[in-house]
Amino acid sequence: MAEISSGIGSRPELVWETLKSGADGTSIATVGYCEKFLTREEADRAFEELDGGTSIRWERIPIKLWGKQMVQPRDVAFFNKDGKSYPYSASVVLSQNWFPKLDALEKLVSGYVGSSLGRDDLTFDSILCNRYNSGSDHISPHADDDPFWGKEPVIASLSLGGTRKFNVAEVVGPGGKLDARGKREYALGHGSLLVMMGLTQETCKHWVPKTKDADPRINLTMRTWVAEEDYVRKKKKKKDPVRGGSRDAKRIKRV
Ligand SMILES: O=C(O)CCC(=O)C(=O)O
Repeated sequence: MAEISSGIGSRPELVWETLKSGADGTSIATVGYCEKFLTREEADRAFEELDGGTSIRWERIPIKLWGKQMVQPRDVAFFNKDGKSYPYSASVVLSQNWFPKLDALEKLVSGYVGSSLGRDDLTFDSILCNRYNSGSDHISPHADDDPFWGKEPVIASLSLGGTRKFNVAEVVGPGGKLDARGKREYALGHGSLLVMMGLTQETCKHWVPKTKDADPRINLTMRTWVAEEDYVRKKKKKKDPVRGGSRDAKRIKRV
């Protein structure tokens, strides 16, 4: 994407916020946010290319909810550099071919986030794209805590198109009860970047609620697939700290 400048230094700063602190006061669930990560021109061009081009095949995943067959209320497309498929909400999303525009955006985002974290080695090999065509398209509270994203994943989320609310709240009780008073709300606009890290996926849930009116929006969530031996080993032992029991026994349903 020649139009996107790789100049990380010229971009506004990524501002970090603690969602949850440990007993010693250190941040264990952290969110970073940059409202104007891409310039207006960069964001316009990226939106056009991802929305109108032929590189992405959008699909609506069929789901069964309360015994009824329906489709997820948004389009998705998944990309993994090694062609791995994503076992997703009781379905499987096949990886599509990684393409140059996606690669340019990934390099830009990983370079920027890596430099903020002092991690020059940060790269994302997987990108889940969501397209919300209208205000009724949404994603319900969930965590990106699949074992193959690792224990404390860095997940970077680039937004293009219509502004949507993005909420994140701590899970404070059984059945996934959320801390409504401590909920954080971000208005994710065209060209904004949000990053979740630390134990955010283990201790919190995030969602994009329905809204009355909204322009079409595309979101790219960039993640890193950890080595299989790591997550297979973790999968066997992992206990859900909040909800109790094994997390892998109950597949988290993303609607
Ligand atoms: O669209 C967004 O901002 C969030 C997407 C998301 O939560 C996900 O893909 O897991």
